[in-house]
Amino acid sequence: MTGTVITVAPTGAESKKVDVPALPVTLAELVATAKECEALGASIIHVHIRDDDASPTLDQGRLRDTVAGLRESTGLIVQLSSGGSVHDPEADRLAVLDAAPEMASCTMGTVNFGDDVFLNRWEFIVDLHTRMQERGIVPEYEIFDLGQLTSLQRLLGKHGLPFGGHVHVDLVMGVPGGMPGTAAALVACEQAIRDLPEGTTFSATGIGRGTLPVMLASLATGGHLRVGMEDTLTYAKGRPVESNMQLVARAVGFAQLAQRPPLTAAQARELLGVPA
Ligand code: KMH
Ligand code: ZN
Repeated sequence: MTGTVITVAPTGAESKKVDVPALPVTLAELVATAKECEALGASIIHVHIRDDDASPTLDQGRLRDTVAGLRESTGLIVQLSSGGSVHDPEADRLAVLDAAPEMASCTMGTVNFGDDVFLNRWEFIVDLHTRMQERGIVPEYEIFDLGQLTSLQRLLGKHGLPFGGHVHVDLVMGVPGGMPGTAAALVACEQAIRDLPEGTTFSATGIGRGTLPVMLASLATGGHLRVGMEDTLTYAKGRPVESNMQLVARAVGFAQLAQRPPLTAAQARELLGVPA
């Protein structure tokens, strides 16, 4: 398949609604964003949810309502974040899988995260991977640094392929403490991905100023794209992002220019082994 899977990550756990009013934090805002992004060409939504105060939460009832709401209103592949915020305990992060998403993220190692630490112990990673295998949830392996691709190779060697048999990774580049958001770093990752099972696909996102170089390098090397206000709050110098749709529309334009137009959600499901 020569097209591009475009994932929208509309909310994240780091930005505050008071600082970024366009951030979708209620279920209604999230569903409206999801519908518009799907119409533009997104095929996956990477979801972090908020509570009534717009603070990050992994509340089980809200997670279930979110999966149901997005499934009812869109055809997007719903991918819940098991990363949560840097403050979430492991038990709550594992319990995200109880909300039965079609996909969930699985970060492949511990990384400094600005002034914080995003902790991902090996035993925790194995637990997430194994539970997703058992429950028929397709993982997206989040890679914040090059060595985490080697950890993924080790995970798959010791504990087997994910549910569906297809391996998909997402390069999250430019986090302060992780790999830089540069074309050179992306190419290094793309080379390392060749050591993973044949057919492994990757998407990439560059945080902040890494947004454009990472997007262009990913398209140039056969990768897919993740965009959204989880990662990018500045559209261009001096221009704050107005909406997630603005970022998806730009990604769609670049993908079309690269002659790798956006894949529909149905096509993305086929590519990634996510049941319809
Ligand atoms: N919020 C970050 C600490 C994921 O969604 O799996 C973790 C994160 C990764 O965003
Ligand atoms: Zn996330």
